Amino acid sequence: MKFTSLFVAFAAFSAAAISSQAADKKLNVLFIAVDDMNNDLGCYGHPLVKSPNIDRLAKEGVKFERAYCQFPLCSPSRTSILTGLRPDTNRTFDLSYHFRQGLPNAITLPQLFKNNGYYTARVGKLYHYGNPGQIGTSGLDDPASWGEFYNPAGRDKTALEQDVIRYSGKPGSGLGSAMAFLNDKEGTDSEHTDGKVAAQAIELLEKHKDGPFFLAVGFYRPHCPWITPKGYFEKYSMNDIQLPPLTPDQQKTVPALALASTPKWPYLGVTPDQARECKLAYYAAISFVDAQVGRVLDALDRLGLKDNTMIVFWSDHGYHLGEHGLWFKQSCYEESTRVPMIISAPGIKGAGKDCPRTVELVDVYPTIADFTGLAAPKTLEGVSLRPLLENTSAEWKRPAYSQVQRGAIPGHSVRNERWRYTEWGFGEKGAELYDHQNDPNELKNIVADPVYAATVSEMKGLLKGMHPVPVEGGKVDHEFNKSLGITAEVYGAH
Ligand SMILES: [Ca+2]
Repeated sequence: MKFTSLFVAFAAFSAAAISSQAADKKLNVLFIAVDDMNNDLGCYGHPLVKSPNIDRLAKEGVKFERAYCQFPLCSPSRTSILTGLRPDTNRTFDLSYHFRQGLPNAITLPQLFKNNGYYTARVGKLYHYGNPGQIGTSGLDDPASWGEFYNPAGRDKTALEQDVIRYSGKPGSGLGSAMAFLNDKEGTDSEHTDGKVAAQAIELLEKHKDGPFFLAVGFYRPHCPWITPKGYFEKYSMNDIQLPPLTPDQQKTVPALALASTPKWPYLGVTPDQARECKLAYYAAISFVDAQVGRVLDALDRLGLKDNTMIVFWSDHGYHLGEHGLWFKQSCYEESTRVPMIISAPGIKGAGKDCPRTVELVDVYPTIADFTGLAAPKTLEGVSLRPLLENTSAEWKRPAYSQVQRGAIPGHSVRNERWRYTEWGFGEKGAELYDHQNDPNELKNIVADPVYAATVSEMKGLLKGMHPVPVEGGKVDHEFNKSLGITAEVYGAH
């Protein structure tokens, strides 16, 4: 055999060996959660917000343009994605009920990996945590989900929480840290909680690089209070920050419950200029979290793990910054129910593309199980997004469902690529229909216009697919929570 052919044969053998080695290696999962982050990101087309690291991830994975949470509030949304079950099934409608009370044998997404021999860990906020009150504790965690957990706390919590500028956090206002922010010009990234979350995640990646691992990294910002280390407020100018116009006439055309998520309307009772400052602070907090996400992604690259790791980036819900006069979450509108969601996995054909199909956070569990080859529980209520990760414009008939509670009255909302339809109290307390083709800001409720009667009927049919039946949220049993090692009586105001 000549040297060249020997070399070719050797090269072929090496390639086969490497490929077989890669095939033998189980796929790792890096699961990155952010709290209260809406779609105001560079990669989602926002003209001001600087998010270069999340934008970079979007170029390597599939960016879902129409991804929706199941319930725009921390604990219900997080319980839904982590159990793979809708709120009506897991009965988590508030911030204190623990889903194990009603579903003691549920196998959560991380637990599936733990049960299958993966190193499984949580760093920071994955299940509900009162934020910022419970930073440094385990919050309303599910201990059965993790092999290990870490609860970092930085100077935003330990030194500065009492110093934040509070527009509405006066004693008795009931709004706590809702409109509070601070540009911590003395603090560095690594001293703040989310900097510590990133550092801990990087340490675990280094330690467990031989895998397989399911590493859940939960950042606390941009949830209020918007305390960020030096350099992030400076990325924005108040001259650029505007509020969407208030449209008082529009309020008359929607059910009162549609706007009840902002009890002091508009903007939780602050002035428009104060609301603009809060908006700038929120954007600063997004840029801060983005930088921490970047540190974790850099570590994954540096350790050579990218070719064998699936990355899922998601927020628990969106966030209003003045649209309809609303602030916060807990509405059925687009800004509250829509979430940024990016999924990357080795070899997917959709890498770098945008997917316009309506998908749900509840789809994440079956998707990750599908890619890692683990047998998921048959009871999951979402479906694998693999067809869309391979072909982002594949046919897709599933709409996205979201729900909220107004006391005992539910709001149920269904979204397909063109329309959003919402019913309050099963329609008895009003309904809404918006045409996203002509009204992307959901300013014109056309539910009563006879021209759209057929569309209303069609959307009612889709909503039935959610099986919206009267289901009470689970009754909180604090003794049960204590039995899980959860000792805090107060689980957070929002
Ligand atoms: Ca949240």
